Amino acid sequence: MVAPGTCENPDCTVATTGKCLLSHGNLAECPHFRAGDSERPTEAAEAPPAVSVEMPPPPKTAGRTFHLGTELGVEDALEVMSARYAHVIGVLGSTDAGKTCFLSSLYLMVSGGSLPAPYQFAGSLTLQAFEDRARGLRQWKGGQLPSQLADHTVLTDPRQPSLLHLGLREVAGERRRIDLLLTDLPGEWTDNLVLRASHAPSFRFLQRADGILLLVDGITLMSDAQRHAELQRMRYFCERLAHDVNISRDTPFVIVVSKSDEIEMQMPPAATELCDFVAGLGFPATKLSAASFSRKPESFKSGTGVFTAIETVLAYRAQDGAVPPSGAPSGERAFSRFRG
Ligand SMILES: Nc1nc2c(ncn2[C@@H]2O[C@H](COP(=O)(O)OP(=O)(O)OP(=O)(O)O)[C@@H](O)[C@H]2O)c(=O)[nH]1
Ligand SMILES: [Mg+2]
Repeated sequence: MVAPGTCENPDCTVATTGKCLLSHGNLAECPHFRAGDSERPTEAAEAPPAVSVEMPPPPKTAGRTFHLGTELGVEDALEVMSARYAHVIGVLGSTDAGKTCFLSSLYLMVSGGSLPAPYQFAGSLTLQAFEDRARGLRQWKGGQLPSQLADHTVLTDPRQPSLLHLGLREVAGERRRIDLLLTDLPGEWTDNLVLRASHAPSFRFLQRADGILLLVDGITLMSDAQRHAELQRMRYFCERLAHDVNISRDTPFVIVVSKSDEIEMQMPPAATELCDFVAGLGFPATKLSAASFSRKPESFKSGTGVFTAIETVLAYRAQDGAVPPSGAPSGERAFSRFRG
């Protein structure tokens, strides 16, 4: 018979044999006997109550952050800006205006060593993102350019802008290092802001912009059927940027007439009207003709006007005194106006 209990005495086998070591016939009379399993203090019960120990969070690494090479989000961009001054340039315009082609052309020019003196390529944190955009263009082998040069831009997070990074170095003169953070937004962002002021918060990061490149399709601006509507849309858009997004009035605007290879590099009167309108809103405004990828390379070189647009912003910022000469982060301007 097995006793319905256990003994505190480790030498007693009552639990298995039913026989008390002290020969108590009635087990209840033995002071060491505990009826039932639960009566005997078990090891677990004797152990101090388990204390849930909260592990300290892993220490924040003081080391370097390695970027994946794809587009930078706002937080990544802030990190770049905390290291040194970066020029934030908003590349804006309607769907199909040529924004992505402009950026691809800039990248191919920069990475291919065809920048005008004294600039040289000094790396990119978003190489993969540029390569993804330029893939189709690299595969193109002379002859006629394909009708579609880039895919329609789709953001990883449709509510967050993403930025592309390019590092430049001046190899003469002031020998500055220049970091560019450029947006590649889908045209829908422009459409949405034209339709509703409630979309203004998405553009708030541009309050920290060093310049806006507003791309307008030269073919559309020369078309009798389309130019009035596009001009009106761009006026609304710039009004929203001024009054709803509240872009600082010291931010230079460059009206970039894209696809100018198709309009013989003429400056459409509608582009001049738009430029005057933007100046009337209080922004420093200028205009230029660009051909990111020329369909008439014998007459107009691919890349015409692309780097000039960037240089226009850089030159404005340098004379404006907004950029610290050392290229060091500029505190207030670098951060507070970016997060929105
Ligand atoms: N001839 C000529 N066509 C161009 C040029 N740049 C762009 N295009 C044409 O315009 C199309 C649209 O260009 P994208 O750069 O994709 O336009 P986007 O503004 O980025 O458009 P979304 O991403 O849809 O907002 C291209 O597929 C080309 O066919 C240029 O410099 N010259
Ligand atoms: Mg695009």
